[in-house]
Amino acid sequence: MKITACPLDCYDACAVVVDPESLKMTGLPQHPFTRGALCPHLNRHIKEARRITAPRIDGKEVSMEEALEAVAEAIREAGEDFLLYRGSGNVGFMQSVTEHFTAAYGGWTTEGSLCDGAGQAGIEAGRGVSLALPPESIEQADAIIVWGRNVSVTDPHMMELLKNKTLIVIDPVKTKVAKMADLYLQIRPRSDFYLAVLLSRFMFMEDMEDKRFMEERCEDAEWYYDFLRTFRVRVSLEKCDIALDDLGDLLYQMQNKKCVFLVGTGVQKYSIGDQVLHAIDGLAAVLGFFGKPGCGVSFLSDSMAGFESPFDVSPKKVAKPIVPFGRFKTVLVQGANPMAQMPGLKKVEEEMARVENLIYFGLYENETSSRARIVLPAKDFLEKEDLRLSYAHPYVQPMPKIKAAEYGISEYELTKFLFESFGFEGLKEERFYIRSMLDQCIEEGDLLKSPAYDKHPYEEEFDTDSGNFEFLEEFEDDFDDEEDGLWLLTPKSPHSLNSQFRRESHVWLHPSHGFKEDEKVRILSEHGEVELPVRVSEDIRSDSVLIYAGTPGVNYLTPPTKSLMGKSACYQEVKITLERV
Ligand SMILES: Nc1nc2c(c(=O)[nH]1)N[C@H]1C(S)=C(S)[C@@H](COP(=O)(O)OP(=O)(O)OC[C@H]3O[C@@H](n4cnc5c(=O)[nH]c(N)nc54)[C@H](O)[C@@H]3O)O[C@H]1N2
Ligand SMILES: Nc1nc2c(c(=O)[nH]1)N[C@H]1C(S)=C(S)[C@@H](COP(=O)(O)OP(=O)(O)OC[C@H]3O[C@@H](n4cnc5c(=O)[nH]c(N)nc54)[C@H](O)[C@@H]3O)O[C@H]1N2
Ligand code: SF4
Ligand SMILES: [Mo]
Repeated sequence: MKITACPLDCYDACAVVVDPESLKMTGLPQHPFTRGALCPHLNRHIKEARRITAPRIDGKEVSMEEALEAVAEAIREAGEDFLLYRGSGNVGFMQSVTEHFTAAYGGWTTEGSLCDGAGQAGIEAGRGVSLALPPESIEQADAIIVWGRNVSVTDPHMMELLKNKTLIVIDPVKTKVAKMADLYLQIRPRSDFYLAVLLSRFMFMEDMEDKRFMEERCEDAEWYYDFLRTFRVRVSLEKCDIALDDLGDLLYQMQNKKCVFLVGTGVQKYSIGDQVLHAIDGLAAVLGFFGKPGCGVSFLSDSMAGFESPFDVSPKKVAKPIVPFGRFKTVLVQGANPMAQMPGLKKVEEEMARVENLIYFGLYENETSSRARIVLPAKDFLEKEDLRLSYAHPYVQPMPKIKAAEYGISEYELTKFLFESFGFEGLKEERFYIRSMLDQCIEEGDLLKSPAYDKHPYEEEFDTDSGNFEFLEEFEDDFDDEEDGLWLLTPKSPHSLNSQFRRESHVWLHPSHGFKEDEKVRILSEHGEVELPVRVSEDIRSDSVLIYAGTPGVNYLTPPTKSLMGKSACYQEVKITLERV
């Protein structure tokens, strides 16, 4: 039996036992967080997915040698107009080795994120660095507030830690965990900032704030109450579409309890995403909930925190959600499907049409592979050496090669070929990079932990200039949230992993809109439109529609913009209308 880790972009980063003969995969029972179970993605979906088995140029199958020569030629003729666009199809560390080449060559890559960049920026503004809250700390909480995170779907192993605790859920969709909650607030989308501010203000009014923590560990804490008071209670309640009693219930449920906030990407798919996380962190700081067991805010943490990267990761960069593809002659897409997953898809298609050499390097066919001039099949996670980090727990896991590949190339092999083809020096053996990461880890028996691991993160100090927590001082928002139309929610699907595996193909609507099951509806925004058959659900608010992320066409509706901070996508900063087809 061999032990590896699931390569998929998921909070849980499961440890996996693989039988090298049958390739049957099971969860590793001794893993402290994932404790032996895998989800359907690894149990079933990954095995059903049809791999790309041969390289192609202009639609014609070619040998790997021919394809690699064509890739080198396309990069060479692009000069500086070469872009490497990486996604998160596999989140193994060795995926970034191609950036090492891009830096040596003098090309471009991306910065910012399609995912959690806005939230991370907000956390960094307050705490300096975004560290993971260890599961053993979450375990000790009395109450868990699940805030814009669909735990049972996207973070399934966390469900175990919710047991026997007060459970509060804040989500515009009545999710499975919302149905289990002691208190559920079905708030209006994009109103979480106001809820965090209201709650913080009421903590002061109810004398629930931690005066000592505010005085000793926070910068300029005396101003924060004044800042909170600039938001009028009635207006804020209306924004959130909740009653004063709901707020009272929430305070009552939290009173005298150690609380952990499990915050997901749902709250920050907006231009103001950084300020939402900063305000939620501010609430935790008012309560003194940092550096203590059973308390804290858990968001997608910076998994590279504490590590020194062995790669030169300093190529020139463009903002990921708004990449001007048309500026580049050659674009290498790796582990990504930008022609489905990027916001403002119409613009992306227009830009991509101007790219002379689109190279797709991946496992599966998708919207991007079908438009690529050169297609390179990749090796999958069992066929190459790697390691993975996690954005939700501190464990670092080696991912040894378990089986030989019949086709495809690894990210390291592609990089090695390119270094040789261009006559560049400076690429070390693959082992060197993997070792240099593993050697930086903390050993604990058979387990490896991130060097940034801290049982009680921020117990001593924050990573800000002052060493203290820094509160939000200003609120900036230019989106008109009163604008006519319905909110678009695009959470993650239980059946797909972004655009991999079984993708969804419906829009979910509240019955009040009068549509029938399977009736086709046209959904329009100022950025584009898509037609989908309807699913009717009471779990959605009547002012919102739900289309799962990964549904083909959903991103025609989303804006080609980036967040105010963090260069992150703003998928839900849009109002839509419905038309009968
Ligand atoms: N099955 C599955 N698991 C996945 C993925 C997948 O595609 N499929 N993708 C992985 C990736 S890449 C990521 S980044 C994570 C993300 O996983 P999560 O952080 O769970 O993110 P989402 O599912 O996008 O949204 C979470 C919740 O936010 C709610 N929400 C939407 N808008 C708002 C809002 O304005 N306020 C509040 N309070 N809630 C809101 C949604 O209804 C949803 O229930 O999941 C990972 N895990
Ligand atoms: N509307 C809307 N859109 C969204 C989101 C949303 O919430 N709403 N969520 C966004 C988020 S959080 C994320 S993270 C992005 C994800 O979007 P992407 O980063 O584009 O990821 P995937 O859709 O998973 O596509 C990954 C591709 O990677 C390839 N791949 C898998 N493993 C490997 C490998 O080992 N090597 C190589 N070379 N390729 C491999 C597969 O061929 C697969 O098709 O989507 C974003 N898009
Ligand atoms: S829960 Fe996440 S990490 Fe675990 S097997 Fe499923 S996709 Fe992979
Ligand atoms: Mo993501």
